[in-house]
Amino acid sequence: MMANRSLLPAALALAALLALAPAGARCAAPAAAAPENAGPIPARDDAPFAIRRIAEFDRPWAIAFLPDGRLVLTEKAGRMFLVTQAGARTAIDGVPAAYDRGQNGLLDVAPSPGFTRDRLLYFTRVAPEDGGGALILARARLEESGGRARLRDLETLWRQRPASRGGQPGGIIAFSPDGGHLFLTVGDRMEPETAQDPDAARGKILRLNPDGSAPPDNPMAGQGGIRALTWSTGHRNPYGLAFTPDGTLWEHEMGPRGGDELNRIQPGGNYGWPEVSNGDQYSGWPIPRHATRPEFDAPSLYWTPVIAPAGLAFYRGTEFPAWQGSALIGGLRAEGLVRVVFDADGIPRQADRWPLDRRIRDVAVAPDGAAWLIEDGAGGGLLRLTAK
Ligand SMILES: [Ca+2]
Repeated sequence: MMANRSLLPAALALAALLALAPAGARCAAPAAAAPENAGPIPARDDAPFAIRRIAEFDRPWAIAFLPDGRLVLTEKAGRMFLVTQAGARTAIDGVPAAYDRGQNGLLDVAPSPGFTRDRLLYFTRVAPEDGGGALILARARLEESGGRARLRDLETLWRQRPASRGGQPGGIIAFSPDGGHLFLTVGDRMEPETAQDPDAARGKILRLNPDGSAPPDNPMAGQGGIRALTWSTGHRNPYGLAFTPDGTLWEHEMGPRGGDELNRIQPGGNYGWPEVSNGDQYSGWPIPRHATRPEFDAPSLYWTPVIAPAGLAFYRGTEFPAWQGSALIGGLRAEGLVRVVFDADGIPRQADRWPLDRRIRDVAVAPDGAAWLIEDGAGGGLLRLTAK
């Protein structure tokens, strides 16, 4: 049983590799089909959903559904809530302090795959340290009694070294569909060169066992330090990470001036930042494009001009049958919701961009198939989208 359990993720990863790269495509010349630039595709005001504003929060950052249909919601300043679908909230006590500055603060939250049994919440924050903050992955048991809720048995599973004052922490959590591994995005903290340094806890996607230990089948297993946890390299500002039901891992990240990316994540992949980008520096200084350096994994889809993607959820449910298997992506800059579809070969294409006139910070799909969004900023709404 143990052997089967540890081999399954590796088998899934291998299957994903084989599915993506028939006939050695990864080693051949640049991919035949250039990725779509979805940036110029205009928003269309024909949304198939009605929006209900359920509640308001102070700079909400992330939402996640519990098996019972309630949400866990984080606010960047450091508060966490249980929220019913009617909008009734219960503050969760015992949340450790966050370094609330710029893009740093209390970040993502994800219930354990075995939540019904173990009541564990996994969450990320940038914690105050050395005059700045360090990204920390933690878990704790959610205890509820007498209408109150609190975190117990807090465990730090991973701590970024060193701390820094800069932004772009990443911090997005995704569990593999079998629940056997936890994936975590780590942004470049505005230190771009660190994304290519294999010993820097910056610009990476990490893969951990749920107890925070290093899986023995990671690409650089046995090399110690951050290498032993690294699944992929060369990421900039990743605020979206999610698995399709069949086990393909997708990530999106914000480019600089142009070049937001949707990436299919491969074990050991290097996604090129800051050596290549489909955008340029904010100063206008050009960055070589992905197509010039085929040794780096190119995005499957990109956006120039940018949408500033935040939040990623794969749709499964009955409320929007036409969305089955689509990726839903919030847009901070785009101030809307983006839907991406995948063809038979898994190649993504932007199908819809609907304007909402709100900076969208996160996306989640409820057990009943309604789509839920949070708005960025003070007084940010919790929105429920149902079919018109
Ligand atoms: Ca890239």
